[in-house]
Amino acid sequence: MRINVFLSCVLAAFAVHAAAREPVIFDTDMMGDVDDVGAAALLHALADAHEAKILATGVCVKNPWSPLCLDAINTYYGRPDLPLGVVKGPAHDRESKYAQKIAEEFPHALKSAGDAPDAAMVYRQVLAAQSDGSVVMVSVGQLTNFRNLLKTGPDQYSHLVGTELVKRKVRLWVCMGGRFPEGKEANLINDGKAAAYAIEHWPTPIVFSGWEIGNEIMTGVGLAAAPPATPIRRAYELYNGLKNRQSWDQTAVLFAVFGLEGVLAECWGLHSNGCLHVNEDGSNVWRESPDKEHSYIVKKTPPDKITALIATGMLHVPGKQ
Ligand SMILES: [Ca+2]
Repeated sequence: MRINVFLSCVLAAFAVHAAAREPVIFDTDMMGDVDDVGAAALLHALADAHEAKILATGVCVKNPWSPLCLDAINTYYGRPDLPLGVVKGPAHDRESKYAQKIAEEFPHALKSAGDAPDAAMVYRQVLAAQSDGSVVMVSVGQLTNFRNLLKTGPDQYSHLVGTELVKRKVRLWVCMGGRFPEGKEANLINDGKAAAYAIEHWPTPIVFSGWEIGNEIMTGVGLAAAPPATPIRRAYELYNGLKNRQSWDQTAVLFAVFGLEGVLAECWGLHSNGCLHVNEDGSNVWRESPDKEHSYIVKKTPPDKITALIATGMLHVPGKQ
């Protein structure tokens, strides 16, 4: 009955949370690091706890096993038909310690990455069907798909160009990316041009969870308590032998669903004056002017309660409500 454990943990952490389920689009580079798997698990757990509604998922990297791995995770959580898109055209690529094994060991319908539609088009189709100003988009990888989405033209789903469709339908983009107030971070560095374009042209508020936020939130070792046959536990086994790993990507999921409610307000605040500038090499710097609708998360207290919440969510087993 792990859902009850997680649900009680969520209720304790967010006693005041009364909002409707947050509609979320989740874009990931599920490949080089394993926190993407933890973030996907947390998002599915929050969907099962009726806090989030997952509208679509997408992969922003070229590793052919990554979308199959994501499909296997979506399927494991009982959402085999969730829209799943893959980046088309040039994008980041590298090896993965777990994606192929997860794809081979756990059932899923997607046969190859080439069979998956363009993530930018999947996002267009899904966004067009949503209420205006409602969707929260979460990126935990490079910003290639988000750049591509902004550059789309009118089609059968909407007469609006990408930037206008996003402006109409999206409430917030939560981006795991950057270092604050300045530095270099992989999600922006590994496709610097896409990052610079997407952040410069995005027409809604953006909240950044920088490298320094998730870097001190260690999770993964708790998965030793999970049943062996879960793709989450297996991915961490393959990645680092079930040791702890930083939880960069999970922080973006948490903020997307809860903002600064409940326990998150105890631990985090927002720096909102100014804007993020990204150079074409992906390095980033926060500028105090001009003042755009950009914010980044700042730490207020040690994140022990957030760590516990993420660790519990990653243990969630589907179908045990
Ligand atoms: Ca990632």
